[in-house]
Amino acid sequence: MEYRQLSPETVPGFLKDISSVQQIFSDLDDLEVEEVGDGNLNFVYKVRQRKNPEQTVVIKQAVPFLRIVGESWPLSRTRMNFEIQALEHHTKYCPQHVPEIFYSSTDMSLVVMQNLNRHAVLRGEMILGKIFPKLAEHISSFLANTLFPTTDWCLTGGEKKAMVDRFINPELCKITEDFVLTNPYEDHETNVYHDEVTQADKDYLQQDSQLKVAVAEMKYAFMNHSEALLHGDLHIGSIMANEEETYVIDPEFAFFGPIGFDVGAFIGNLFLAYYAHEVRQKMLGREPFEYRNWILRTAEETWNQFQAKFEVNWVAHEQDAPSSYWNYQEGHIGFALQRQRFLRHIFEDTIGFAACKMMRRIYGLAKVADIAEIPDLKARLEVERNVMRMAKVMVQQRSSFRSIEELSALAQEISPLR
Ligand code: SR1
Ligand code: MG
Repeated sequence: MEYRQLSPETVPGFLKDISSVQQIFSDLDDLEVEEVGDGNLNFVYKVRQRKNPEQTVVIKQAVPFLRIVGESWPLSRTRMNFEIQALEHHTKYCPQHVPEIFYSSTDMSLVVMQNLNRHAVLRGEMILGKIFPKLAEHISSFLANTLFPTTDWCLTGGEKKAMVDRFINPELCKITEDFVLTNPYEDHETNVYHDEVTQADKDYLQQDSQLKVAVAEMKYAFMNHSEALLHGDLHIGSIMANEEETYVIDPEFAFFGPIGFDVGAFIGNLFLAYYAHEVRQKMLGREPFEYRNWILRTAEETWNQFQAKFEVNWVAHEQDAPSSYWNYQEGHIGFALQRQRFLRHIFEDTIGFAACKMMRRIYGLAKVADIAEIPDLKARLEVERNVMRMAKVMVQQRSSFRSIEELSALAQEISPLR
């Protein structure tokens, strides 16, 4: 099949010929299509049968450019091949948190999947101040269950290297290398500053040698530490949820990288929301304490549960296929020490990458609505300065935090819960 970019007008005709889709809709001549239009990279169409709107799917199609910039920024459609492969992996290891895939095509660079119409994008919901009681439980499971099976603790060397090869994703890694781990820390042409940002604000990030060395270390880790198959872009816009269920979407950035990058992406986005809600809760006419307290507890529970679940998976794997390496009298002590040290390493990376994911959202090209849509620029600037203060300490002192609770204590020191 030859690639063509779909439009709301051409979607129904395209779907008509797909047998797995024919089973979803009782009348393929009565479809209503809406382009959702909120992605940085791709086009997303919601398709419903007019007379029977519960018969519905979503189509996500990659176009040969970066949507947030436009056709002047070419980006190959192969990103969809990585998304399809990653969705298969996520479905295998954690189906309860992955949308059902009805059809995929690398020729057309698209997937047809479950329309999560009883769920909404987490970032939008959190901006509205909604609480998701099961979020930490669900995301910690997704992380532990998708990451552990692709580590060298689980796969043989040969299996792992073959998988690494299938997920060499240089174009999307380059986006992260540039937009998350380089450009915001220099006065780069792709950065975007609002009118209240002063030269001193920029220098705070862009002319601090200790900070720049620390960020460069994180970038080196991102580029070299092929620990596990990552989602690669696990911010709260890549999650759809309601109070009961949580789905992880959009894994086009998938590649083998450092585990802390995925964990840190999620936790860093929670801290961004924490700072935004010092202002946002007041905009909503509420006292900030309750919601911000929930955000911090969610960050803590996510790390603590992730750590425990990752370890459970590791122990279960060892019990299923015991290695002769630990087969000596004190072997269980050595094995426990190894788990402890590896998880300590992931914790430090989590803090460092969370910090980078926070800083990139302030001056970098791609903002987060939580902060960027605060209408009062002076209030927004105060939020941004708090984010920078915290992120700087995190990345520079990532090896000195003993627990996730120390991290949320730092968040509160910079901006008390109130
Ligand atoms: C400049 S590309 C913008 C961002 O959108 C994606 O969600 C990734 O986070 C990427 O960095
Ligand atoms: Mg995305």
